[in-house]
Amino acid sequence: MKHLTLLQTGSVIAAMLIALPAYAQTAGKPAETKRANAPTQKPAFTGQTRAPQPAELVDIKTEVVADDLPHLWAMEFLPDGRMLVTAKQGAMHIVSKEGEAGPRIEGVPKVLASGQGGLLDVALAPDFATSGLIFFSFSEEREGGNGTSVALAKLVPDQQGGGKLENVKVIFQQMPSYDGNKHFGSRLVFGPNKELYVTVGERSDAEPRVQAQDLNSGLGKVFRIDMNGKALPDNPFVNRQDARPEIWSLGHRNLQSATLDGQGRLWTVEHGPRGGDELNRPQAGKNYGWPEVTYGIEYSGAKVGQGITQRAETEQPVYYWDPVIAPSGMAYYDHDAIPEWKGAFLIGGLVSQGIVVVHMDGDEVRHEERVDLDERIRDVKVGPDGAVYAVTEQRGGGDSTIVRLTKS
Ligand SMILES: [Ca+2]
Repeated sequence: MKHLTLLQTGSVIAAMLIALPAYAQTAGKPAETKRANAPTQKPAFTGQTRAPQPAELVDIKTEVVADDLPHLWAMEFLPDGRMLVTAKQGAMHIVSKEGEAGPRIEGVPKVLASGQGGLLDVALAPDFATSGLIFFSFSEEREGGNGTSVALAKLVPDQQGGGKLENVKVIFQQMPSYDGNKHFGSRLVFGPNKELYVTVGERSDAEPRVQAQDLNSGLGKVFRIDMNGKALPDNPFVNRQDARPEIWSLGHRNLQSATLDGQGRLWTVEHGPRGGDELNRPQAGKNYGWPEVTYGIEYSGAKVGQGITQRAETEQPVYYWDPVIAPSGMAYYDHDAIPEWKGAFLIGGLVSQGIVVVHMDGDEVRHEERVDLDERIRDVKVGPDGAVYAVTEQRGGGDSTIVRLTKS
């Protein structure tokens, strides 16, 4: 990381300046101290934003465990402790426990690597140990534009640390296609009964984004499908003629963070506009508001729509951030290695440049803690050792690293 490099070159003063956290790490006070973009907006309930930090902040040690990696988007631990990673330009690699990336895995389909698009998330099938099946999401070039798609393949590793994908099959396409390069999402999360949640975006521009409210459109939704890409029979809109049956929840902006909690329930964090990132627990058939009801403002400074933050038929976020953290990657911490974090959500921050630790009390946020990593964080996972692993990225697409966080 930057400050480690500077320390090695002996520039101690510069290192101290850069190592200063971007926020005030004072126990009991909110981590965020900057002015909100929408200061007149008020939370719907106490504790919905700027929750205080815990009384005792965990002293975290970091080390780079893999570097010189291509621009990564996602990582997943394999059962043998190696890491399967996706690179945004359209490659997959297996990273050894020693941090060495193997050769490119053969057979990865062509992806549209443009703007925010590329090879995105990867998830192991629940029966991966015996089937070798993986699922991955990517931006797919199509007639009339592009969109997020999900593919299934068998990963066949070789003896040289690489391998190949066999029987690659696209099982799901977010429709309609749209000719743009923003807000593709996405994350893939398996529920406890092999149901696959797929999160996407609403393609950002004024014309497509309103479709987040349209049940006939796949933009701005969370989907719930089976391993063949089909809607599950108990999905909320399966019996409606005017709705896509794969939809689980609607009214989302751009979802790049998702995980299950300890009860097997889906939680997500979505990118808001300027201010308005939000933590939700998406439930069947519910409407999360975008773009009609939201915190934050347009990048231009204008109101979003009517500037409404509450409406009876839309769900309030469990928690929101203004200014934004720019969330990407999320994990639920359920290990004893860092006991203070047990039961917390760990969220990667691209703009906040670190890990946002959200401590829960039931389904409400009690504390928000931040770990400054001085790098844009694209993905977060908990390792088999209970350490936290963060994937860094550079704006514009330079090399990525994987950083391990442990308790000092
Ligand atoms: Ca919302």
